[in-house]
Amino acid sequence: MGLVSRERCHYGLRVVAIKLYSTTYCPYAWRSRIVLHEKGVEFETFEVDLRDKQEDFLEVSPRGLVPVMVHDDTTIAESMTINEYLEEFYPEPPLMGDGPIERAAVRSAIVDLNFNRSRPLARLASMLFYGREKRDESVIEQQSARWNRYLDDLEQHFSDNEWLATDKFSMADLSLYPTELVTRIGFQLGGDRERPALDSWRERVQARESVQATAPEGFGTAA
Ligand SMILES: N[C@@H](CCC(=O)N[C@@H](CS)C(=O)NCC(=O)O)C(=O)O
Repeated sequence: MGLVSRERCHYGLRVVAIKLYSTTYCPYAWRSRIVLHEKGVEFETFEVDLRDKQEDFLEVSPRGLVPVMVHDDTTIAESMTINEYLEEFYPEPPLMGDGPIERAAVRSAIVDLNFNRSRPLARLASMLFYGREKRDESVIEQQSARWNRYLDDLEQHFSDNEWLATDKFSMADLSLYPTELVTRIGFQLGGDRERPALDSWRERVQARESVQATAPEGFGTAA
């Protein structure tokens, strides 16, 4: 993957570098990789080891969270901010919908996912992945049930709608997809119930070149 992107500025074309500090299996970092691919922007990836964070990474991300993007002289944290920044910098193809009403719907779906629906996953990751909390089966059961309720809501939504927030693929879909997939494959959560409408949506998202090009091995790649 190349390192530069060419942008129009007052003096014609200038060359800027984009570097994404990313962890392959982090769903938030995956979202930003998809956006960069959708926009056709070249970028360099720095693979962060979350269990043994590199000094170079901690210099740009003092809180130690991925993703972080360095665009020329600008450092941006938080996937939603990175992705909206990319949308403003590279408007084509539009991923936030058309007009204020659609943009509000896209943002609402992402905020709901990030702040309401993903809470159970943060708790489960803390227990099952990082070992920061002692394993507690009743908490695992309770948080799994919460996540399954969200999947049931999604099943209902996708029974009547092709996409999550608008009538087109948007930032909302590319935000949900990595989280749902990493949870299903990584945490083995949510795959034990039949949800055909959700499956069809997943296939639609998976068919996108940007998604296939950025998928961690074994996570929905075409190969
Ligand atoms: N709100 C952040 C969440 C990012 C996040 O939780 N990243 C996790 C990996 S998926 C992380 O960097 N964890 C490192 C740690 O907790 O030490 C975003 O949307 O970018």
